[in-house]
Amino acid sequence: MDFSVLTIFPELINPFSNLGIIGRSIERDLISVSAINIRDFAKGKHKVTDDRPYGGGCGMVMKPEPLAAAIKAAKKKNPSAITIHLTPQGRPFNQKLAHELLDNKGLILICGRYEGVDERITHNFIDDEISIGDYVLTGGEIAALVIIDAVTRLIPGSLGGIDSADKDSFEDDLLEHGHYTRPKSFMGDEVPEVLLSGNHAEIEKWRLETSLIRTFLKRPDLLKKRQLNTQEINILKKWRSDLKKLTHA
Ligand code: 4GY
Repeated sequence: MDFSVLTIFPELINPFSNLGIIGRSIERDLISVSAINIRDFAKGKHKVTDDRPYGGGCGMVMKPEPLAAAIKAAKKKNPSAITIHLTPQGRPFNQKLAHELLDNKGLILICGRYEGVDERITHNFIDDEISIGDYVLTGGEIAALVIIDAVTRLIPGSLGGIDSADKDSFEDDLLEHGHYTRPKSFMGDEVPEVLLSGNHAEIEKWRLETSLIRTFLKRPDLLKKRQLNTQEINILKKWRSDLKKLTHA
């Protein structure tokens, strides 16, 4: 997967993409990340990328010409890539959308600044609009990094060892169970006995059970849209009867 990030602050992109799983995925040639400076495509001595809004009002708008030229250059390098504008007006980003994006050979991620980009860019150059959440950032760069991060770790081989992405929270609308490592006792707080037992069937049962209960307590909205299987229904039934006994005692 080839990511091209179009931004007036390329310095924001490179330090991030050289580290950790993303850095290793670049080394392994699973992805490439290039930050393209929109300013390099601006004309004139001052390389201006913004201008005052027609109709008045405060703030500045990103001029269409430099952005259009930058997008054309990115498209030329990677003709099958799709262009995505990061904006609060876009489709909400989630794990499912991360999987969907994985089907592309390349993503050209357009990062706006100021009040936003000229509407003619959206009309003529943007294939998709994506939002990482209902809040307003000062620019699209962090949103682009969020997408690069979430999509890259879905690429087979990126996580190293046995790929564990399919066990993640949200992959099946369940939150993940808790994790423990040494020491066995920390501040008087013990690792659950079952995890030390070596009984893998029991451990899997405990993990599913605690996942379900966590999801029920922290994110009931996730459970609502999920089909429970018989084992899961039985876990919740048992949990309900245990609670009933407690409250009737
Ligand atoms: N939220 N999700 C977001 C954002 C900042 C338009 C210029 C978001 O993806 N991008 O807040 N982007 C942009 C918004 C004006 C700054």
